[in-house]
Amino acid sequence: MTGGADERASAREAPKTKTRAQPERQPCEPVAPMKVLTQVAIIGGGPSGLLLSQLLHNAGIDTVILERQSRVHVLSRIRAGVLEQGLVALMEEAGVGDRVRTEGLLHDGTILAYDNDQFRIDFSAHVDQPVVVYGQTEVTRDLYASLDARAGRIFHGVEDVTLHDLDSDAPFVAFSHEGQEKRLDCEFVAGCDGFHGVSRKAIPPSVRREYEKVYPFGWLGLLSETPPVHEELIYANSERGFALCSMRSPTLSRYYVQCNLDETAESWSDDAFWDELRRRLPDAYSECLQTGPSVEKSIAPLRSFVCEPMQWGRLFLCGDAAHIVPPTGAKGLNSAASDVHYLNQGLRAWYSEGDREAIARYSERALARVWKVERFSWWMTSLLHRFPDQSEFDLKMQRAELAFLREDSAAQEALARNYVGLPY
Ligand code: FAS
Ligand code: PHB
Repeated sequence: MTGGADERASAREAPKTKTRAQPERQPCEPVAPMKVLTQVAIIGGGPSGLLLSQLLHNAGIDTVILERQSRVHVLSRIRAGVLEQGLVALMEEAGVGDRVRTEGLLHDGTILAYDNDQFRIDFSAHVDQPVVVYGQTEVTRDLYASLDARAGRIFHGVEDVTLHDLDSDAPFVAFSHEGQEKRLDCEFVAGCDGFHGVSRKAIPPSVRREYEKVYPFGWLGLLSETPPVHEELIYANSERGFALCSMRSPTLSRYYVQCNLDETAESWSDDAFWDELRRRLPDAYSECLQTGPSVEKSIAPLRSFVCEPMQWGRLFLCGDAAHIVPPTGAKGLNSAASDVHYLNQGLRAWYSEGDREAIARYSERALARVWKVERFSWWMTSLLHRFPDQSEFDLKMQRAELAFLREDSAAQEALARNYVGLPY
């Protein structure tokens, strides 16, 4: 039991909640699951689920979040680091924008490095908005704080989540929580349970179409309490593979090196990581790299993935439950945000004006932006990584693309417009 909201959720009479009295139990009679009622059931308490819950709450729409992990586990994840203005605006709309506005780092450009040299993409020269460097962990922390402040209903540690009657106007979610079978009756289900969740698979295989590209490498990430090597991010294409220099604050750095899929984080000592990172950066940076002990080290596989459609009956998929991008373009969290924006709009139109059109077009609207983000993330990954089967010609194409980017303003504008975030 994680205490707090869970206890309140199961015991407190929340708005629109009807916890029906349980009949006297006969010795052999099975116990009926405890019933909870809401308007929107949200599967998954990551950034998608938490942000959607907050936005709907602000519109007077009741939600219950079902999260498989504990709050501590959710907050221990180190993931995205770059926010588009669209996500920051959504956080402000949700009422959780104070900290990101004061603590987030505004970045007007980024560095691309190759052949022991580098050039800068100046976002402000092409588009009128910066990106904000602010860790996904902090976004999640801000959303949890707002959830607590409104005594929002979230169940942590749920198991055996199954979705039912999605093709009716009275769907429900069955799950177990602290050894008790529960049933969550609702009007809509938001599948915000990530790539390995259960929601996507609730769309019948005859309806679902999946598109996937798995990359033959991963990213080994390291978090260190050291000052960043540069004030902006550095994306490096080196003959030894890709490297990325990022950060969370002026005293907390986040670094990545491309690695083989058969490697483990444990097999990399800190010194081995720092040596490899130095080898992949131009001398101008490797000579001033400040190293220190790793606070966290992990390997993430890379894939491009899209599920179509992103809705079926009363089920709507958001974020990683519906699509995955390689993190090269910093789009995973940001494309989850645009899904949440469209679904929030659709559900508000439904509840406030009885408008069925917006929610009916959710998947079409979300996918139109998702595929553009998939393309950019695939392009950045193809441009900056070394592929095991790359020919000499392929390497020449990468260099020509980098040289063209370096010289051509229109090419730089295209990268800038995609990186800072396409319009919703
Ligand atoms: P999430 O996966 O964050 O959240 C889903 C939630 O659902 C989780 O809390 C999970 O516990 C819960 N859940 C799963 N199954 C459930 C079930 N059956 N019942 C109840 N709950 C269930 N993006 C970037 O932009 N930059 C990065 O550097 C980056 N690095 C990443 C590294 C890793 C290892 C991973 C996995 C992703 C990374 N991403 C990155 C992408 C990441 O930031 C996601 O895009 C973002 O977390 C999406 O948020 P959600 O859609 O909420 O999914
Ligand atoms: C990060 O800081 O974790 C980060 C930044 C940019 C990316 C990917 C990850 O493209």
